[in-house]
Amino acid sequence: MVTAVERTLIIVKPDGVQRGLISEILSRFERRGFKIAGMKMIHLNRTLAETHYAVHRGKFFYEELVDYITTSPVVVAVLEGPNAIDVVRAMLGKTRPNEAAPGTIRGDFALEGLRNLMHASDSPETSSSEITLYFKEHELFTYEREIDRWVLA
Ligand code: FUP
Repeated sequence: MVTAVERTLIIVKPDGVQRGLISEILSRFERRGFKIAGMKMIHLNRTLAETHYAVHRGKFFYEELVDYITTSPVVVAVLEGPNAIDVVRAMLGKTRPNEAAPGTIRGDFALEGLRNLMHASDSPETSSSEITLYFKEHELFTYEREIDRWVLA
């Protein structure tokens, strides 16, 4: 079956880094079959955080959100695979951790409010602008993996 191969941007947020969950989280995506096209650790400054969360500017949780995402380094990565945007969002679970189903990342490791461990792009438009925001072209890789013939049909 042929499905669209997409790229999506994920962030392991400060709580994921501080709680030692980077490898646990990334391994879920690898085991699912996603290819990592790029990955790095960065510490968001306020300007970058405000650009990332521009859509939420003015909302009651905006200041707290920007404060929180800039408190600690984060891991940003680009995942590639069929229907990556929707599949990765489903693996995160609902935004509010108390509503996230068991088996999802938030449903297994998060409990409350802003401490929801992850960000992932929610549409082709946001994935494209978010990938450009965090990665230069030479930081993203296109490569073959032997296992892909057993993951992609
Ligand atoms: P998500 O894409 O699931 O990370 O969720 P959003 O982009 O809608 O929200 C970004 C962050 O704002 C969430 F991680 C948590 C915070 N938020 C709240 O605190 N309250 C809300 O009602 C919505 C979002």
